[in-house]
Amino acid sequence: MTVLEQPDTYTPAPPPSWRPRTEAAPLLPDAEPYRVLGTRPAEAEEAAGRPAGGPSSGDTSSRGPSAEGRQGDGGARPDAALLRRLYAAVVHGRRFNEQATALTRQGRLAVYPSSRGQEACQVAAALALREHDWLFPSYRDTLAAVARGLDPVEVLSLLRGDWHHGYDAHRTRVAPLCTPLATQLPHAVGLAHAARLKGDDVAVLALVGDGGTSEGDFHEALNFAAVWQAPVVFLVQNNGFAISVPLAKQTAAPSLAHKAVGYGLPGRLVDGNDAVAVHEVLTGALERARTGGGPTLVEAVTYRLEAHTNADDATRYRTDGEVEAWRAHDPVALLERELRGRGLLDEATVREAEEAAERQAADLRARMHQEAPTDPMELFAHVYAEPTPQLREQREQLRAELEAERSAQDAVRGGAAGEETR
Ligand SMILES: Cc1ncc(C[n+]2csc(CCOP(=O)(O)OP(=O)(O)O)c2C)c(N)n1
Ligand SMILES: [Mg+2]
Repeated sequence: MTVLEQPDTYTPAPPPSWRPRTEAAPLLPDAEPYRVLGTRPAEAEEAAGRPAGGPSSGDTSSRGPSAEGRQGDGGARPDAALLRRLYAAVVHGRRFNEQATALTRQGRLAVYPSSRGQEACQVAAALALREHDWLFPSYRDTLAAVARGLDPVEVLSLLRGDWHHGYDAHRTRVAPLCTPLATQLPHAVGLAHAARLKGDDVAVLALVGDGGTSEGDFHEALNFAAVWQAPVVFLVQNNGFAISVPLAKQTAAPSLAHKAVGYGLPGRLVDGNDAVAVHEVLTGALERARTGGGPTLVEAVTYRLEAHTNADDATRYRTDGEVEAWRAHDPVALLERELRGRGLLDEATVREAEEAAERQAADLRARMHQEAPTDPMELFAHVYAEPTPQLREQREQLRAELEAERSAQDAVRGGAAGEETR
């Protein structure tokens, strides 16, 4: 007899009192990412000489209504001054990414994960925060930290190979750039929950990648945040890849925003290359968090235009065609087109933004070419309260090597001085 033929097969049924506690529909993300840029009627787009749509959606009809939909709800539409700030910041961000990548080739940075293509997310995240709010970035979010006003050299400390992450997290309200995936999320929730208990007027924005959503820490953070209604917003930058792993191999969920529903918090989907839309959605979600409305999960659909880092070769796992399609939906060009279309940007303003970005890049280059004041002996500091015998042995070995090197250099210098006096 097979199992199927058993007469008294157990059929699971919900207990009589069970009922869903939360209505799922309001938590569900819209089918299409929320967009603002390029969502004016097609005739207006054509009159302005613009191609319509991004790589994921050639259908512009679905984008218009979405702009009026609920996804930007609560977030104020940026005014002209904010639009210009967003523009100047993405132009600077693009140049910053290029400069940081160049510094890896010059041996001044150990590694750099470029956020080229993700400038809209990075900049909108920084500009959506109020002074007292906190940002919890990952290793790819250097630009968000810089756009928040941190010193770029300090932000790049870790990527330079320093043991210290470079800036004062308490003063700047930016947590260290986090390399272990998603481990920043429980920290972000903890800080948000503590702030709420203390009655502090603080909202927290935690950034994570699409790959990071597969981590246990992502689950724990969202569950805790939802149960305790912590004032935190999770922004997933879905850039298509976790190193070489494409999203399709990362998850079978309809979208990453859908994951929110299982925890009982709203999931929102936004075009991550649309700086205005990201800013609007994040501003609304942060305000909701600040005023006791609880956490939100926002998925920004974007694309990593460069390789994972300068040490990766992306041509091994994706096609040029795919990259080109996304280049046509470039966040910097998209914002520039929109602002020009609205008459908010003229040649002089564009030149001004580019010149400011160039000056900032030159300053970064000059400061990063100065030797970092590092002492190799610091390798052994702050590892254990009581160094292990192996570490002590290695420390003595390094000390002896450094001393030998110094003596050799002194001898060369002494010899050269002797030559000169002869
Ligand atoms: C806990 C942990 N596991 C593995 C890694 C190695 N790792 C570094 S980056 C990365 C991919 C992350 O992809 P995603 O979260 O999409 O972020 P992205 O790099 O695309 O910004 C992996 C697996 C890590 N840093 N931490
Ligand atoms: Mg990714």
